[in-house]
Amino acid sequence: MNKHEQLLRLLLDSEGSDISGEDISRQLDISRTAVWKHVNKLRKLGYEIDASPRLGYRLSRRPEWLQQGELATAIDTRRFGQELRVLMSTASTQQVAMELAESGMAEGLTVLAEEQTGGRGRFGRKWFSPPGKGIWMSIVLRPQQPLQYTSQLTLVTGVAVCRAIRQCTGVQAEIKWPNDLLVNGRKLCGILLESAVEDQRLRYCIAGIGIDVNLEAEDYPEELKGVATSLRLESGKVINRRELIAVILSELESLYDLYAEQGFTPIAALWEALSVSLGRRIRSVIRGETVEGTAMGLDTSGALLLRLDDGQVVPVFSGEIELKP
Ligand code: BT5
Repeated sequence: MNKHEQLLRLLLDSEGSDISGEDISRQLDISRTAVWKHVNKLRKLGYEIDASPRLGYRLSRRPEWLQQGELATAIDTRRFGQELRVLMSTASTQQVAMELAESGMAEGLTVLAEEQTGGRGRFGRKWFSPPGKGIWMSIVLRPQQPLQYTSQLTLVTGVAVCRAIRQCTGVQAEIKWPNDLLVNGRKLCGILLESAVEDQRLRYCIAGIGIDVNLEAEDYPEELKGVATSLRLESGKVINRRELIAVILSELESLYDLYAEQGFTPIAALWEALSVSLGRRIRSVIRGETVEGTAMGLDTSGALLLRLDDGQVVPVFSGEIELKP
């Protein structure tokens, strides 16, 4: 056992009561500063440890790791999540799902990780994915639709996750086009759709979903403080990740089937009802040129329609939008 495992053992043995820094330092034969360092390491792993200069340390909450068996029994779908991989730590669940899709795994295969060491966003950006407190998951899709409609799947996924969050936690998340879920202007969830294409045909897509579930304010790195939030912070409650995952998979499966049967129109209506972008002033960049206007709705491909100040309506197909106050 290394030192932080030994420290965890001590804290677990006296769970719920205090153990002084001096006792720990003596039993582990390390300095008080080293005790502090190991306490912080355990905190990063999701253990909640209260520290008081007078009483010492106390383990107040252990992370609840996702158990593959328990999760499987909670999932009530026909395809999505029926094949499941729950990993402790991986670079990116997108990568693992992609390799499994390449090896021929069927639609619906779902990969989850407690921690991602190289979680990714769009355009090479990073996705912060600390252990035990989030939902970092990727789902293999094998859609039959023409290639030009792929981006609609980002919106299908966003609607499914937004509805599941509202239903399960009561947090009134809203969708910012195309792929962010926000609460009070702060980002709670990001969606990343990656596709494998061959001869102008979609071979498969991986729908990546990252949700900040039980993160607390101090868990965020400096650059995300003030711009990101979690379900725990917004609801004031610790959220059961297992239940939420099960509801997301079932919402996604039904909306994906609806989309396959009836096309994008019903999805666009659901999306518009959950959107924070509509009717708002928006700034975006189209072909290198900054434009500003009012968001009007979605076109049939899923692009966001902007009415510019001269009355012209233009579609924004990809990239970023900025909501103006
Ligand atoms: C996204 O990208 O929002 C898509 C994120 C997808 C993450 C999932 S997790 C499971 C799967 N495996 C992966 O490796 N990825 C997917 P984008 O729109 O590019 O936003 C990235 C930006 O969001 C960053 O530049 C930060 O500003 C911010 N950000 C990073 N981590 C965050 C977090 N945990 N919570 C809120 N905002 C975050």
